[in-house]
Amino acid sequence: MTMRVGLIGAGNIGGSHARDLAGRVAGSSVSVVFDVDRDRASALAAEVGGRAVGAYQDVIEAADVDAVLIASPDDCHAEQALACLAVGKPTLCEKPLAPNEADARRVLDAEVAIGRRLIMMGFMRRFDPGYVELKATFGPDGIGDPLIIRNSHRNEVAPYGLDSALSITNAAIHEIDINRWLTDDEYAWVEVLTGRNGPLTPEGQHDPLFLLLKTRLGTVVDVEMYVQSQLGYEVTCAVTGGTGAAEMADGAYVNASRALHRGHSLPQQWLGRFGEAYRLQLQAWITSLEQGTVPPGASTWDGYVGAVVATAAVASLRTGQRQAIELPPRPALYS
Ligand code: ISE
Repeated sequence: MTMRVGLIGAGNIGGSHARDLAGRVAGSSVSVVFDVDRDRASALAAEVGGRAVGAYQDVIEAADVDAVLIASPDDCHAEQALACLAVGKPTLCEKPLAPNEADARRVLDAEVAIGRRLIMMGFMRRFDPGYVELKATFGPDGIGDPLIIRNSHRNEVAPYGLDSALSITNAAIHEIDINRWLTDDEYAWVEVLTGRNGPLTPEGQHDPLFLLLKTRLGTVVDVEMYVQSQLGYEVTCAVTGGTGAAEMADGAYVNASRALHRGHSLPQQWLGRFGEAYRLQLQAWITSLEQGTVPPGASTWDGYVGAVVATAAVASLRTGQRQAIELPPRPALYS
């Protein structure tokens, strides 16, 4: 049985997902594509063997779409996810669920009201072999409990223009999610520090940002988020555990020595680092749809918590004050 996926958004990540679903994931095809840029939708549809449509609702309602993949701009995700829930179609929604808590809450409430886990969030780092291996080092037979986790996330250039709030809601949201997942814990508070800016940072913006978070069990997490680093795409994560320490290796790169230099190149952006994580995530999603099991990745609850923490971090960026993280009780649907 082939899962026919309808795609909303044919940009960088939408195109990558479509090519994976059409060629590198077992059991899936791409049947329908929508993008606000009609030509871009038609070109991608022709490439992957689907058809282009003129509205995102046409994707969701199409009879030949079994499941929907939302890869549109961040502020469209909540509305489109609600439309998918309304027709009861399984959905993979790119991160973030919404750039603010209120919109994310509407999606959470709608899914809880339906009582079925239809949405999986595209927090692909949970499928990255590097993070998976890092998490496996935790525990009594490994490095013990995570005490301190230090992260850095650097883009070569700001992919959507430099806006410090976007650096949190669109980019650091990955660290907000992956450190919750690594620690199996919730955050108690978040604080955002700004300081000396990089040379490309426009007036009135802050880049890099430094996020400091503490979990309820007391793990200290920091994140250096630098979207105009110019150095390439680089993501690091180092953990001090109670009885050891572990550091995620820098992708599966080969160090080559030549011309008085030893090292490896960096990718320009995230597909070069996380391509395999994206493919593994899609395969896990498609397999769960075939088997009728609960989607294996991040849930709508995870997307909602990410939005709560990101909203608090943006408030800290604006006020300079540490922000407490208050969460409602986790609905039984996500236990
Ligand atoms: C982008 O939207 C992503 O999701 C990438 O993984 C992230 O590294 C980048 O900073 C974001 O802008």
